[in-house]
Amino acid sequence: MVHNQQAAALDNLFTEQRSFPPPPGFAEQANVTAEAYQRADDDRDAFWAEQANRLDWQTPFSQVLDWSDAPHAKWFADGKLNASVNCVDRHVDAGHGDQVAIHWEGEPGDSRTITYAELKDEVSKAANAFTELGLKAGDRVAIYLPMIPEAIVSMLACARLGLTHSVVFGGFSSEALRSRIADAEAKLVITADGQFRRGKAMPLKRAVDEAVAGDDSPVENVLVVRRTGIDADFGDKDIWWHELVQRQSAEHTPEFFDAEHPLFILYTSGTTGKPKGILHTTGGYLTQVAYTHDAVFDHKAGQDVYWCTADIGWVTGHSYIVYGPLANRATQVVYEGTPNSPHEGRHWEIVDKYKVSIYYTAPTTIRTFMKWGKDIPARYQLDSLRVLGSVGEPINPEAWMWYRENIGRGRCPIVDTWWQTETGGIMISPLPGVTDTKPGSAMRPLPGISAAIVGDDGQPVGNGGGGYLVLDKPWPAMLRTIWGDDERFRDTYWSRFAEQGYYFAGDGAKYDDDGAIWLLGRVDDVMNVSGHRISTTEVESALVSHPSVAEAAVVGATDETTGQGIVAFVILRGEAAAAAKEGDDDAAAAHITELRNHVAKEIGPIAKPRQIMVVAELPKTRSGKIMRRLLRDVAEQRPVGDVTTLADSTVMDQISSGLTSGG
Ligand code: 6R9
Repeated sequence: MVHNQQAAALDNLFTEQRSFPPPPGFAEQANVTAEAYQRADDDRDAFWAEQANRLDWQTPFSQVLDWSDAPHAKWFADGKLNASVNCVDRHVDAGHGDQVAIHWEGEPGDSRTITYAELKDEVSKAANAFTELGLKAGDRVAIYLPMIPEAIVSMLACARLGLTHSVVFGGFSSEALRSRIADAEAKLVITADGQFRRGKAMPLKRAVDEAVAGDDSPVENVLVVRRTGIDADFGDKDIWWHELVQRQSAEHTPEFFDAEHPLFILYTSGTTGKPKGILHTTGGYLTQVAYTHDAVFDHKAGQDVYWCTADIGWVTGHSYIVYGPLANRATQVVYEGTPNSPHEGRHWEIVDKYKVSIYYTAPTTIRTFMKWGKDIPARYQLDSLRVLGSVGEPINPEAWMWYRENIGRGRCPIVDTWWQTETGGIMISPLPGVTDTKPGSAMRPLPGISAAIVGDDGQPVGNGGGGYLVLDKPWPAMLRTIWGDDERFRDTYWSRFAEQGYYFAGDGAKYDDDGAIWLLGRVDDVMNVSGHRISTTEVESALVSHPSVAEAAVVGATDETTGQGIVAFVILRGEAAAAAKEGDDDAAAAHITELRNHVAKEIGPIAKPRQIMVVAELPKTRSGKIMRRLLRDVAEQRPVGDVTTLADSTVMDQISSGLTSGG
């Protein structure tokens, strides 16, 4: 067992001492070396101009950054380019048309291989089709598709025409789709008849029918890809993709757009109910995602096989499946389904099949793999892997070590990448050939990026100190505004530290004694217990360092005496899970006491959870984030709030009905 008590005791954010240098040999061949930090600091504009020149510009830019209208940045403003040409045509023109762009793997086991030349044809046909539908540069298009090649083709065809896409995750409800369509006034929706999920064909177009119903819908057409063969009702607005797109010419002459031309809107949840439409533009965004994909993953065009497991409905899919990798001429795997369809080794089977060398996933997925057991990856070779990435939430040291040992086999650097929908691209991350990584730390801002940790007063804290993460200098892929609500843009991100002019990220963070950055979760998730600031992440990390805990979510619940009390929800594994299933109450109570004491031992008595509840599942969004708001409702014994953005909306019922609580 790796989970002996001693190793587990090390797995706490504040006692973490381990550090792993880049493997021998990796540093020598790395795309980026340590000098880049200094070079970028010495002349930021020159550094970013150099990165922008990774791209093909039809009209070169003369100015790098215009920050005179802060917080509205303009990057490379007088340059003109086409994002789709940069992701596709230029690779074909350079003689790489036969290189595989996408190894697509469908959930039921079907697959497609698409070369850059084929991708160019598909994108051109789709662009001709959208033009036939009357769409013009600046119009908005909603994309509501499963993880099929047409999703990527649609995004690139929009970019090619200067249409602004708004991808809506295929698991969102018709209501969520309707409000996003309305907010962006989308004229076209691209969808599929259905999608495969955990081995089953589920309808998808039906949700679109509901979302576009009524005379007030801005939607003029719905373009439908046939994926599952499931029945779809066709009305006046509806057109089959295979009928419209396939008959188009594969020739399309692109136009070029200003660097600040809107590329996409992506909705993300904020602290209030209404989602924010984060607006990204073309030149700066493409520059940063191409640069970071190259630097952080050490990507080598024509050699690596890259796989990012995100969904394109999430910003990670936009930046690190579509724009970054394709701008860098990656050969990548795109997988349609869930990691356990049809079996729990599916990801590792795919890694071996395509010889994946760079694998990028989320901590929640890693912890799921841990729950399934290390015997599963042990059955596969996994010897093609050379870089592993993590994104989406803080990764607890135990998951980091498990990933390193059981997937990377102790051989692959792990890059823990901190960024947001709003930042557009990776901001804080190790460089795999440079950084000595620490399990659970995103380490430091990338060359060209600047961040700080500040206190309530906006003053920087020193090493060993904690506070709010801010971005103190503009960056190329930064959001330009919230679509249709510039005031909210200013309020949400720029008012908290207006005096200093800092971007407020909404995350808590601390520097360790060496100046490495440890993200502590959203500041709204930082608890205050008797005047002590304790991160939900710290307590979760302590809980999952216990051998019997598979996953944990922690919330601060209002407490009369201490301000907030810590309430934990845990999924058990192994013997403890079996005992809980059998309903052995004495054993369960003893076990909960043990867990509370374990947290006290790991962090201190102040962090001891007031209550620990054993659950079978945790409420998660489709991008894998735990919805603590709902757990707080349970902890504070309120009716549970809006569950429409959960991946599985029945989870809260299961939690409320099946609680084994103690403490
Ligand atoms: C890319 C993405 C952004 C929020 C962010 C933070 C959390 C993301 C993280 C991380 C710690 C990391 N987050 N990556 N926290 N370490 N490596 O996830 O975008 O969905 O907008 O979420 O996710 O809290 O503020 P998005």
